[in-house]
Amino acid sequence: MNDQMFKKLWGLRLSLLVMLLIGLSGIGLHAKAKGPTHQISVTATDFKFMPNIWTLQSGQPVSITFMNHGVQEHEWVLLKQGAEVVLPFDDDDESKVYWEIESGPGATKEGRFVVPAQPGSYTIVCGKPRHIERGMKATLLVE
Ligand SMILES: [Cu+2]
Repeated sequence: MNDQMFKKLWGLRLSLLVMLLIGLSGIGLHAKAKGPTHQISVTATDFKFMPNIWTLQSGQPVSITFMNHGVQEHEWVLLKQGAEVVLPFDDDDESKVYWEIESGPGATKEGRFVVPAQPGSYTIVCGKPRHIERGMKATLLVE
């Protein structure tokens, strides 16, 4: 094997390793889906979520129906575990978001996510300006 071939092969190995590491970190960020899809429905009004607490199994795939019965736009934003809301909630808080869905006045949206892998209590908020302050906060308990 000449020098150039050796370098090419070595480069290929490195890029494979990098791809593997990127793949592994992706698994760490989002739980691996397990079990059948669970269906939940949420109704947002001006300014609360109904219901405002859910209990789901870790790693469970979820299909969510998000209905907005208000006259304003609303969001259902699931924060990462341990993420604290610092008011006002704005673009600086984007890195705290695990998953989100939003819906306009009178509209219904469907979405899918996988419940975080780590059991515990997670905060849900509406990220629209001043909506948390008016009561748009909820809880997801992961078992
Ligand atoms: Cu809202």
